[in-house]
Parts: sequence; structure tokens; C-alpha cells
Amino acid sequence: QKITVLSGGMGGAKFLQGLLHGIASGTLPGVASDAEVTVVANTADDIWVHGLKVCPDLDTVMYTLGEGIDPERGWGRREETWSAKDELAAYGVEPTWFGLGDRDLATHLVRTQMLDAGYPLSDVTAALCRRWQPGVRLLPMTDDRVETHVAVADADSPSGRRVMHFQEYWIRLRASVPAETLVFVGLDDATPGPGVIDAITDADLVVLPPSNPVVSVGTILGVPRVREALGATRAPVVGLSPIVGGTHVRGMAEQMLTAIGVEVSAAGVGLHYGARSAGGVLDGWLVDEADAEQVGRLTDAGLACVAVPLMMTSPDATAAMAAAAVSLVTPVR
Ligand code: GDP
Ligand code: FO1
Ligand code: CA
Repeated sequence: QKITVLSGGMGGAKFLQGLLHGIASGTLPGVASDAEVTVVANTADDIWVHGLKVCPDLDTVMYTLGEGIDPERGWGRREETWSAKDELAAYGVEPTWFGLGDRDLATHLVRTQMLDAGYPLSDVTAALCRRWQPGVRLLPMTDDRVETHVAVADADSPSGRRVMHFQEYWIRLRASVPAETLVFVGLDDATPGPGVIDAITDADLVVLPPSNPVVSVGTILGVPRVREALGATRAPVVGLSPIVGGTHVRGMAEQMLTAIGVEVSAAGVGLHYGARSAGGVLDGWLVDEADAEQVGRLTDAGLACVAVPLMMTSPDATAAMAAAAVSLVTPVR
């Protein structure tokens, strides 16, 4: 059995932890303990800093599943130190707002050297995963450079706006000002990474975890041919809402949905993805119990839908979410 998950960083990684826990403990209905998980990860958050290529979502998945993540921050390495960051700041080198830990730096050095030597990001990711053994096949959505940029209002600029990398909007501005426009630089011309289309086409189940629907899953769906592959696969496609009770659980999904004009609600996101039967990408959509009153809007739109607890408070709780997702879209056997 093959399960493919289209993932961002923290939300996707946490879901994957629970999914793997559920597979290993045999609690997912009809899913064998040797089921294989492929992760197609967002790379539009990637940024070049201090001459190094940083891939936050790939690394968050790799470190989380490889038990190298800092569990409090949810990004970067556990037992991290920050000497290089302090030294760079002492030189006054920008960006000082981007935190590269000493341990994390080693990952970016290896990645950047391999890219400089001509290896594609997919090969580099496989090489890094040989150390971390995440227990999934981790595929970048594309080997091409794609970057999300954000335009915000700026009275000091002649154009009245300023465009910056997504990481600057998120980390330096803390997503505290409205995003006027999102620009996915390079996305339209990107080629799916090796194995990405096959992972969707040949899957037995495709899952959209509770990742950011705009800057994580949205960018994966924006890679040419990915949407078509989701439309064509014989596997059921099921998603879990990252919006609970009208806002995100963590992060900035609310700001991103507002920027693209999508209603900030579990139903809003489900309808934005749309039913496969109506040209969208989903067969089923899970909303949190807090949003149970929205189920009718979703079933009216052709989606199988159920309200269950969607807070990833423990691997068991998250495995129960994965089990509910499997049950929703697979016939009882
Ligand atoms: P990022 O790349 O680090 O932003 O991570 P993702 O895109 O994979 O996931 C971010 C999303 O995860 C946010 O929109 C959160 O609302 C969502 N999220 C985080 N924790 C939970 C949770 O416990 N339950 C649900 N339903 N969503 C969550
Ligand atoms: N998030 C922060 O809030 N501050 C940082 O300085 C920071 C550095 C960083 C370095 C490597 C990495 O893989 C992730 C990092 N993150 C940092 C997380 C990242 O900015 C975002 O959470 C994601 O890109 C959103 O998915
Ligand atoms: Ca991300």
C-alpha cells in the first residue's frame, strides 16, 4: 500500500508523525503495517541566506521524523547553539532576523555544496535523509527554484508597496501587517520533482494534511501537472482542515487565506480545494468538532465530510485523525 502526503512544515510534519504511529500500531482501518509513505514537500519557503540554501519545510519534516527537531520551536535542531548567528550579527551582516543555528548550518552547508556540485535538490534531500532516516520517502515538489514573495503596503516607498521574501514577512514582520499580494516566483515554470507525479498517480491514498492551504499545499498544487495528477489518480484524496474555529491553530494561514480572498474557515478551505467531482482536488474533508455546523455546506458541494477532533495534541490523537481520514474515503471492508 502506498500513501502520499502533500506537506508543508510543522503542521504536515506533526501529522506525518501521527500517521506513521498509526501505521506502525495498526490502528488505521485497512492499512497494513508495511504501508509506504511518500511525502511531497513544499519548497516555496526556501531561501538563500549567507550563500546557503535553506529549505525549511523539507528540513522540518526530515528533522521531526528523524527525531532531530527542536520540539518547542518546531523548526531547526534540538540542543541548538547560535554562535555563528551571533558572529554574523557582530559583523553587521544581514539578514540578522533569520536564525541559522550552528547544528542546522551543517545541513545547509552539505546541501549547498551538493547543489554547487550539480546535484538536484531531490538527490540532495535523499542524501540528507540517509542520515535522518525519516521513515518516509521525502520528495521536494520541484528541483527548480520557486520562492513565495509577499507585497505589503509601505508609505515610504514610491510605489506605495514593498515586496519581500515570505520568510521576511513571516519572521521579521511576524505576519503582523496584511499581505496585499502573494507572488509565487518561478512556480508556473517549475517541473515536478522526480517521482512526484508518479507518487500521486500510483498511490492508494493521497492525504492533504492540516498544512497551510496557501503557502504550503497551495504551492504544491501550483506546480504544473500536480493538480491534473490529483484529478486523475484512482486513489481517494482526503484532506484535514488546518483552520479550527475560524482561525489557524498555529502560524499564519489566516493572513494567507485573506490575501487570496478565501473565507477563513474549515468550510472555506475545503471549498477552496474543491470536490474532485467538480474539478477540485478532494474526495473527503475533515473538519474539527468545533466546526461541525459547516459539514452540510461541504457535503452539498460534493465532498464526503465529517467533524472529528483535529487537534494534534499527541501521536495517539494525531493517529486517530489519520484513521478518521482513511475511514472517510475508503469503503468498509
Ligand atoms: P509550516 O510550513 O511550518 O507553516 O507548516 P504547515 O504548512 O505544514 O502547517 C501549518 C498549519 O498547521 C497551520 O495553518 C496550522 O493551523 C496547522 N496546524 C498546526 N497544528 C495543528 C493542529 O493541531 N490541528 C490542526 N487541525 N491544524 C494544525
Ligand atoms: N522561524 C522563525 O520564526 N525564526 C527564525 O529565525 C527561523 C529560522 C529558520 C531557519 C531554518 C529553518 O528550517 C526554519 C526556520 N524558521 C524560523 C521557520 C520558518 O521560517 C517557518 O516557520 C516556515 O518556513 C513556515 O513554514
Ligand atoms: Ca512552510
